[in-house]
Amino acid sequence: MRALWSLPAAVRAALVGIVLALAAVLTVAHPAAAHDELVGSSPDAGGDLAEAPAEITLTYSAAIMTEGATVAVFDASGRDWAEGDPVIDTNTLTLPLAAGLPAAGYVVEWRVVSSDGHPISGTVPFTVGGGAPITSDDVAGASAPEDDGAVVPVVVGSVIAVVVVAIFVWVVLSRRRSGGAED
Ligand SMILES: [Cu+2]
Repeated sequence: MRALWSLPAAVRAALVGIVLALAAVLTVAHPAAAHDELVGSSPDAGGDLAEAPAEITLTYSAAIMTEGATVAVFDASGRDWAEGDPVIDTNTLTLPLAAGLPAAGYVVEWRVVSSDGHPISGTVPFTVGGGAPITSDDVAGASAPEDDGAVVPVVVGSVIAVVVVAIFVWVVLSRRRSGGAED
């Protein structure tokens, strides 16, 4: 990066400005409204099941990415009743559960990658056998999923910024070399 610091101050300032503008645009250009949404679930949010379910199903508004999904089904003690990995089929995610969930409150904490590459997350509380409902806040030792939807664009913005800087430095250096201006 030595070459960068040998550039005139005005060029350096312009460079920094370009990078910051790019990063800002990429970070805010994506409205949250454009993301896929959870449009249904089994069990229903807030539903009470007479029998322990064998699996849960989450349905989204569009085909979510098949990679990067994490789903847990917590009881209040923090035990995750999920058994195996989530299976994604276009806009539907299915997660098998351990057999025999006792009568209690549960909360599904899901996190998937929207069709536009953004992570999205949420929770679906339900109960079995008339158990007391819980939310993520009631789960011992677990924290609610974070909304870090801005992480991916920031990463993309950073990569593009680095490429822009590299091209700029390369252009400046090759111009200097061909012009014989290097001292
Ligand atoms: Cu997005």
